[in-house]
Amino acid sequence: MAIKTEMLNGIAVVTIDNPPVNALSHGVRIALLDAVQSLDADANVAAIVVHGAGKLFVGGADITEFDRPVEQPGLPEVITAIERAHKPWIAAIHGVALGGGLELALGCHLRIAAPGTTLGLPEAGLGLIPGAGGTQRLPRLIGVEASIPIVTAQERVGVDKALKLGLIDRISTNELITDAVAFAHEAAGAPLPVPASQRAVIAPATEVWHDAEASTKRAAKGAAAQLLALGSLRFGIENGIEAGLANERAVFLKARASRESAALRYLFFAERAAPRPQDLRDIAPRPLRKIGVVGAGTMGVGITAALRNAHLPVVLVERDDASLARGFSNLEKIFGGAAAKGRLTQDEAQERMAGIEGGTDYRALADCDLVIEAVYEDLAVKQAAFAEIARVCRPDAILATNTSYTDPRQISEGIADTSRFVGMHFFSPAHVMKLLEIVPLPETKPDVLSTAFALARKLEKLPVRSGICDGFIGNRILRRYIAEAIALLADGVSISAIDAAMREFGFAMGPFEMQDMAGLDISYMRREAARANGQDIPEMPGDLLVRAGRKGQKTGGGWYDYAVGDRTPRPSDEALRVIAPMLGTPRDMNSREISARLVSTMADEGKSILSEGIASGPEQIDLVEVHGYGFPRWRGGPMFMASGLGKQND
Ligand code: 3H9
Repeated sequence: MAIKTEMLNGIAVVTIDNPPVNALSHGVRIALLDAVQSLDADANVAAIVVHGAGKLFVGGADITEFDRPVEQPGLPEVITAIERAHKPWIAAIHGVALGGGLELALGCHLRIAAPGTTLGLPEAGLGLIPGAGGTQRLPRLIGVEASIPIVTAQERVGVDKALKLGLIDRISTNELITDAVAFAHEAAGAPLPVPASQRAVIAPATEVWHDAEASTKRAAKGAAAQLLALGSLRFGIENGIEAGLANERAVFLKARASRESAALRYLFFAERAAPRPQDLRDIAPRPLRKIGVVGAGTMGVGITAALRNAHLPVVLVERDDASLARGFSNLEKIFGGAAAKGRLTQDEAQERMAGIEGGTDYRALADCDLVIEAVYEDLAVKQAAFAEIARVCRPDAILATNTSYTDPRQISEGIADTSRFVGMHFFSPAHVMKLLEIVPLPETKPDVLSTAFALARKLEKLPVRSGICDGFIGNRILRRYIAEAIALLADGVSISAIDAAMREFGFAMGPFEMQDMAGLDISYMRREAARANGQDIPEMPGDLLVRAGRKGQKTGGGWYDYAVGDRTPRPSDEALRVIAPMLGTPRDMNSREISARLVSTMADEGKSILSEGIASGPEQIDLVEVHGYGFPRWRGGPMFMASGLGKQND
């Protein structure tokens, strides 16, 4: 049974019990509608409390139903029936009330919440708008201006603010159900409160709408749902509740069938599946009591910070005191900065630092359960580090390399037992970026791999398994993407047209701006090293720029020029002169054509990655692109786009 009803002292307590998140699935809707009718007719019932079983109230509509036609009754009918009941319905909320869950609570006559509860309308994050009265009842309950960030930016509201806004009527001080039943008794003896939909609302000045539209448009970066949600809110204020509800439903149904929503739902499920791969579910991870990090450069420091944020004790090893001191000072900056921004208290920041033991002697790693190597990206340097690590560590300690492209089989060559070896490719800054490519060797033991995934979950990272190839999943696609951007230059398209097209597509920056930010010298040195090894790598424009001293932002110029202390790219005559031999006859190409060509190249490389078994599914590639390389989330990723999934209704 999706819901059960018990009598407590003349009050009916309706429990929604639909694990894992009490989603308002078809069965729950049928049962709730039945309950409204039968409880209204039952003379022994004075009022009704509705709450959720387990750790939360209701996580929303059932997202798994959105690929199918709507099954009746729809949620709007259920909520309207509750609102029109002759007896008071009290929502007793704990954990979260999200999306349809909050809409259900808004349809009740009163709301009481447990401390620690959060309420929100995250539909836009799924390419949807609230479709069961959220954009209509919310502003009538708490006002238009407070509602705007909730429906557009998906603001989550805690209980104190919710009480202040009038979103809830009470915060429970004892056991939630006991308090809710007491509240229900009070309500049963009083006139029925005016339902949210029937309350008066003050329309804001036109500028409020204009400002909200402008800021929502900026924040949405090309996605549609946030603006649709705002439009629905406005429509209801300007046209009244009945028209507002009808319009909201129509917009919701259209959004539900859109490619944007299909893309965001696809990512929603992929993100939840990724940290727990099917084949590792039954393989217990090893305990991780202490973790070693070798190398206190940018990556080592970021990894240490990520480990400390998850409260794991860290031993940080560097080759000399000066490098170690620099690493510690950068860690202080990270935690001090977080404290200055109010993300950590001073005590927490100190506690983060106190959990790091620094040293220049590898023997400090002797009792670590896992050691992550993050030294300079050079095979010989990494091999030398592992010779030391393997010498001092316990034979059962897991050894991980944070290489971003060097073959982990080569890195591990000198180690006797490589079944305990695994690649863990963090993205910079490692304490911020969620993506983590996990790269096992063919012989890596399943429990070692399972431990790498467990660590990713503990760090709240998004782990994606990659097979071994140059650049793994992400950097391999990046290389193709940049090569194609350079091929467009040879076809006569301008640097700034290419960058502008990719920004318009939804990336924060285009391929040339990105290279200038990252620095052109690293890939130049890699190419040079490969050439020195006899590989036949053709000359690239990036080689010419680096040789002309144009390494990117850090040297004041790369593909673009930069003024001192200013990261704004300015078209550069000098860059054009340097790379002139590689530019085609200038021609115009429209931005859609440019982005289509670059994105289909990414998908093309993705298909090779799949066919070689480097990634286990297209969604793994899309997660890498969205979380590691700034691919616009609402487009789903290059593989999703290439599949044509969700395209039929656009
Ligand atoms: C909506 O409400 C539309 C309405 O306005 C209009 C309707 C007419 N449905 O995240 P977790 C699954 S749109 C189905 O790891 P947590 C999830 O896939 C909805 N399944 O748990 C996972 O499955 P598995 C608006 C759902 O404790 C499992 O539950 N609501 C749903 O870390 C556990 O998920 C939202 O956007 C769902 N609604 O966090 C909220 N939600 O075990 C979306 C989750 O097989 N949900 N699952 O991998 C969340 O934000 C989090 O899940 C929540 C719990 C905070 C609730």
